[in-house]
Amino acid sequence: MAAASSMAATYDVGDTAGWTTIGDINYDEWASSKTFHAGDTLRFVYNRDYHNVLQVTSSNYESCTTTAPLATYWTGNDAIPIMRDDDHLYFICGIPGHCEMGQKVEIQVAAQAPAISPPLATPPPTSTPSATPPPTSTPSATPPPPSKSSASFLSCSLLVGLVGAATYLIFMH
Ligand SMILES: [Cu+2]
Repeated sequence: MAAASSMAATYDVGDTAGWTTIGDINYDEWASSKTFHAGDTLRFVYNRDYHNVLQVTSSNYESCTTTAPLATYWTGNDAIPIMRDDDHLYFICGIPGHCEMGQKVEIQVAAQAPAISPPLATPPPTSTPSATPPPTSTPSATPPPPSKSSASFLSCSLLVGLVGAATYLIFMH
């Protein structure tokens, strides 16, 4: 595991022992040996015939109360993403007696590191719709310059004027 420390990590709960009652594993000791950050993933690996994973409240963690889990996992290979910094997550096994035997773990998520910004952030609160209408491809609203037609109009009227003047001159004289 030579991955850069800034990258999101996946932690197998209990390491190679997994999520079990065998071996009297101290999961809090395991957890305290890690530094968890938002973006990391917890993975519970276990035999689903014998165990499951309940995410519970702090008090239900303390009392091993399995009746009101916040979330339940039972695939035997549960990847649970850590969503927030500076958080506490509590997991117990829901099989009767297992939590009391020590199959429980508290995950304390570290406060946000000041320098390293996690690559995957929380989704944007509201994707602000583009209020401003897209700039329409400016249609050729401006008519073609009327220079030609007005010029011919001018010359035409000038011709009429000249004819009129000529007529006037002819008739006056
Ligand atoms: Cu169990």
